[in-house]
This record gives sequence, C-alpha cells and structure tokens, in this order.
Amino acid sequence: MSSAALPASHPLVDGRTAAAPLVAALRRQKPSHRPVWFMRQAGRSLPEYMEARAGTSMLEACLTPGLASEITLQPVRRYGVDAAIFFSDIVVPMRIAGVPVDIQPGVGPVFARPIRSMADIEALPDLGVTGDRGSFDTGLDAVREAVKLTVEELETTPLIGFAGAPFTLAAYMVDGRPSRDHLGARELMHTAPDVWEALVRWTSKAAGLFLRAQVLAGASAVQLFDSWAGSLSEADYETHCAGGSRAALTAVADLDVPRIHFAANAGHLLDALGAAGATALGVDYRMPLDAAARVTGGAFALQGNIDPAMLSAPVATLMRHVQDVLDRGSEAPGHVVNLGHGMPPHADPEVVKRIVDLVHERG
Ligand code: 1CP
Repeated sequence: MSSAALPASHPLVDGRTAAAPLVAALRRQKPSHRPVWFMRQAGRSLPEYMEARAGTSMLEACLTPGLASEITLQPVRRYGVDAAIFFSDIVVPMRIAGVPVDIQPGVGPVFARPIRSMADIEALPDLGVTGDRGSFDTGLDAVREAVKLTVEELETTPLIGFAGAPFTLAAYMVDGRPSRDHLGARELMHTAPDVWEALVRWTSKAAGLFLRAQVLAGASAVQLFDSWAGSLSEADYETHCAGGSRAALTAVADLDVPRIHFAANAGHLLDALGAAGATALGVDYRMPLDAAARVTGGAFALQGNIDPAMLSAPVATLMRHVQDVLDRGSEAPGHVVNLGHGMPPHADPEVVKRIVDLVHERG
C-alpha cells in the first residue's frame, strides 16, 4: 500500500516521524529503542493539566485547538515518551455532529437522549460523505487545527490519533452513561438487531471520519479504542461488532498509517480484533505479552501491558514488573510499551518518569 494519499507535508511523508521508534515498532521493523507511551498520559495525574483545564469543561477543552494541543504536549515534555496521544475523547465526534452529550466530572460521557429505537437512529444527525463540506466535516476543523498545531511542536515525535470503536460508543449511547456490564447495548443487539446494525453503521462512520481527519492533519498512527468489547462473547463480537470496527479502521487503511486496536479484558478476542483491520494489538494487563504473541502467531505488533495498579507498588516491585513486560514483549514482532489500561488519576508523575527512563535504558 502506498502513502500517496497523505499530503507531502505529513510527518510520515516528509520524514519527521518515518523512522520514529513508535512507527518502526508498530510496523514490525527494528526501532532504535523500545518505544513507550501511556494511555491517558494527559489528564488528572498532571498538575499542569489541572491548571490548563481549570474553568473549561472537558468537551470545550477538546474543541479549543490551542488548549487541546497544549494538553497533548504536556506529557511529552514531562516524560519524554515516544508518542503523544491526541487530547480528545471518544464522544467528541458525537458532540461535533450535534448529538446532545456531555462529559460529567467524576462520571464520564452522559447522553441526554439514549438510543432505543429505529426512530432514535433516524433522528441522529447526518454525517455527510467523505470529502464534502457538510456541518460535520466543518465541525472537524477544530480537530484538524488542534492536530496541526500539535504536530508542528512535536517535530520527530509521532502523534497518535484515536476514536472509539462502535461497540464502546454504543455502550454509552444506548445506556446513556457509563455502565458496568454494558447490558443495554448487549440487549439491543439481540432484541432489535436491525436497530443495533443501524447504530453500528452510524457510529462506525463517525469514528472513521474522525480518524481520517486526524491522520490527514498529521497523526502518524491511530488507535481504535474498543475498550468495552471484552464484555462480549467472541461470537457476539464477530456477528455484531467486528464489522463496525473494520469499517472505522478501513476509513484510514489507504493512508498507510499503523492501526492499533485495543480492548480491555479481551484475551479471547485477540484474533477477532486483529482480523478487523488492525496492524497492531493493544493487550491489557491480564494476558502476558508472550502468550499474546503466540496466540496471534507473530502477525501483529503488540502494545502493553504494565498493570496500572503496579504504579502504586514499591519501586523495586514495579521495576521488576516492567522488566518482565519488556522480556515478554520481546517475543512479539514489534513491541510498544504501555499500560494495560488507562493511567490512574492518582498516578505519581515521578514514578511514571522512572518507567520511561527504565524502558529507554533497558529496552
Ligand atoms: O491522555 C490520553 O490518553 C488522551 C485523551 C483521552 C482518550 C484517549 C481521553 C481524555 N479520553 C480518551 C478515550 C476514552 N474516553 C475511552 C477509551 C480509553 C479507555 O478505555 O480508557 C473511553 C472509554 C472514554 C470515555 C470516558 N471519557 C470516560 C470513561 C467513563 C467510564 O465508562 O468509566 C471518562 C471518565 C471520560 C472523560 C475523560 N476523557 C479524557 C479525560 C482526561 C477525561 C476526564 C475528564 C475530566 O477531567 O473530567
């Protein structure tokens, strides 16, 4: 596949990030050192984030290009990580489309009108088609601007763009708010498969357009967060969700950027996640990376999987755990060190910095 569709000024094309350790590892080539970044590396664990965010709501911050860019850059400056993850949220495309959604502090995404019926789906805003200048595409300009500002500052450090996978988005849109077992979404796929399918079509289109905007504006890799897919059986994932994730990832497949697919608690889904159009797989902390490499037959670069709970352990215990992750990760054809899920808000930045230094020394 060629990268002809990326603009000549894109960091992968003009060479800034083409040889970056993150990109090399994700492409299963030999990086100069083992790359490391952390899911939720920006956010409440950083005092500079708390200061920058003060007085601005989460979604307003995401849609204010200068602020979103500044927050994206903070963990790169502080930790020297090998990638920035774009500061945004999986529900940002819904907000841009005009769906009434908010992120409530201490709760998470809350949708004012949960999706229950075909009439609810028909009332969802039209997303337009790729390349048009409809209101969704125009709304994405704030995202493009934030990505551009960020990439200019990052120089040789790649920016990772992301989107929520259709199941994870639907888990919020159907229940209306965070839920433990995502029962509403799982019920809908069985009680009203036509409504479910229509919702997956809409969410995968929104996710695909969101990813594509980030890549064309300068992101050097993408991650699809299928965070809650682990609550599905493999059969339900295959039948009702994989197609939507495949559609979202396919939206950037022609741009030849590495595509990471992550789900938590999903050892049983690794094959299915890979088959949905990913080039790399995020592995949570429950499955050792050498086991994940065996299961996936060496076909995918792997990302993970420091247990976030270990960040609170005595330093010697944590460092032994990180070394174990490095050892097991070397069984994969490419390994990007990360946490097995998001950074806890009370993580100590000093401890996080020690992990980055250890990975750079030993990896
Ligand atoms: O640093 C980063 O990783 C970048 C920013 C980022 C990302 C990648 C944020 C900022 N959100 C996300 C993705 C996201 N959002 C996911 C997938 C990642 C994962 O599995 O953890 C999910 C499930 C969400 C939904 C969401 N948004 C939640 C979880 C709610 C639940 O069900 O438990 C929450 C708390 C949010 C709000 C949010 N998003 C991001 C931040 C920093 C925050 C907290 C906002 C605040 O300050 O109140």
